[in-house]
Amino acid sequence: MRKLLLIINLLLIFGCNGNIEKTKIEIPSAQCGMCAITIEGALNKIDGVKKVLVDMDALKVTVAYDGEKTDVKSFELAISNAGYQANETLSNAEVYKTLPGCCKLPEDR
Ligand SMILES: [Cu+2]
Repeated sequence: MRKLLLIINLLLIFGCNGNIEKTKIEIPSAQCGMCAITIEGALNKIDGVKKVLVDMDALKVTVAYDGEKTDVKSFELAISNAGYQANETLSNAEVYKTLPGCCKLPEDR
């Protein structure tokens, strides 16, 4: 019985984690902590995303994800639709307009 539990645990730890990939996305238009929370929230909504880490000093977000369920393009689109530039994908202009002043580029405030 113990052995069986051990095997089940190992399967839970490794079995479903087969295809975890990692990517870093540039978020050059992010300005403040609120931007970080917004971007983190948008990415965490995507099925297959395992972990999101926003680095506001480097203006990059690291995403760990299941490569069979989602991909970098989906992350770029989600960030764009949250109002921010992601790599070469520009922010959704309509959403960007609705961001609070502190989250806009200095020249747009
Ligand atoms: Cu902000």
